[in-house]
Amino acid sequence: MTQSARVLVTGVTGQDGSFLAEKLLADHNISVYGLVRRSSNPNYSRIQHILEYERFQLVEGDITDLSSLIQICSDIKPDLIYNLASQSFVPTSWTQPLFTAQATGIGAVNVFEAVRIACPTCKIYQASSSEMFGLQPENAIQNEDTSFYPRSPYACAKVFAHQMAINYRESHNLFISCGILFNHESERRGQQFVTRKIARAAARISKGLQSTLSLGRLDTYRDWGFAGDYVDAMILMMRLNTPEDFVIATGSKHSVQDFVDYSFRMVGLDWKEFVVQDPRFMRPAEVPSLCGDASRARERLGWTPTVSFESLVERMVESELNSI
Ligand code: NAP
Ligand code: F7E
Repeated sequence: MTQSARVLVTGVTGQDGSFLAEKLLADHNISVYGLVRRSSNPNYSRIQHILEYERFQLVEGDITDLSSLIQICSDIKPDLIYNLASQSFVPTSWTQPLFTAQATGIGAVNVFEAVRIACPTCKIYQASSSEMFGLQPENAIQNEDTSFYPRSPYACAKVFAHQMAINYRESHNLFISCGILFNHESERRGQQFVTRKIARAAARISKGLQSTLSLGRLDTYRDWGFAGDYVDAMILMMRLNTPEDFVIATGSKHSVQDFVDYSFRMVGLDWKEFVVQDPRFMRPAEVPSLCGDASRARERLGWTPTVSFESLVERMVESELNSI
């Protein structure tokens, strides 16, 4: 990257965007522009600590509004865009499939179009997802060559964005790399996602602030890693001279029940006394099991995850205990 690089981060108010902006700002030669959409009440809680940085600036726009993206790209002329903005909660994608398609699918194409029109040499990182793999044979491991079988409107929108990224790369010669990231979590994870929901409930129940935890299926498996590690992989991908797609994962999977069990053990409780199954949290179609093979990232980026499943749970539960 050239000196004094300008980097635009969409989704900067989210979990990954906040870690990414923080890590990019640690490099004194980078100015970060964070895309935020207008809301009646700003939600800057995850980026509060970096708002005062001179090299950090918020720009108002919306991923579903191409004109706003063209304007921003024309004004800033970014060297690099990380496109992290999306409607990222899978259950919401069944109740708001069209909005999800707009934000998660078309939104990415809006970014590609804005770059093609206003700053065609800009590199783009596209946030693809392991949800694209969807239904896979039991005990299978997914890599960059695994076929997609999306199981939700969210996953379908991500597949569309992913294939369009490849299409823009091959037909317009844009530099777009897709990170196919498996589930990654942290104390900044949204409260609806299962890991944060469990960690928060275990802490609150142990302090007498909550009596039960309602969950959907406990028998689904995910390959859970730490968000900070996964954002490092995004940065490494963008340092390459040619665009390429990478699976980012830990290579080991655990069930929702494993996450519950370990979280409750951390606070000295038996989860069976507090967890109730609630049909409201069951999905119309489920992804039973995902587990990634990040060999390519290990070989070409030198990337490896640093936080184990146990350390991740400990970190999240401790954070919840501290925040009470
Ligand atoms: P997140 O916490 O839900 O953040 C999503 C971000 O997108 C928020 O900043 C949100 O802004 C923004 N956004 C949503 N709609 C927008 C719109 N119309 N215009 C502009 N911004 C909009 O998600 P995350 O966990 O950080 O994930 C980052 C990206 O990686 C997402 O694309 C997600 O789908 C993808 N991904 C995540 C995982 C994971 O395990 N975390 C795995 C694979 C892929 P507001 O704050 O205003 O809502
Ligand atoms: O669910 C089960 C649920 O919502 C994980 C997003 O970041 O990662 C995330 O998608 C599992 C599923 O994440 C509850 O059925 C049981 O099997 O935490 P989640 P997700 O759907 O895997 C991918 C890679 C993304 O790209 C997405 O953006 O947990 N589960 N009971 C529950 N899930 C929730 N949310 N709530 C429950 O009560």
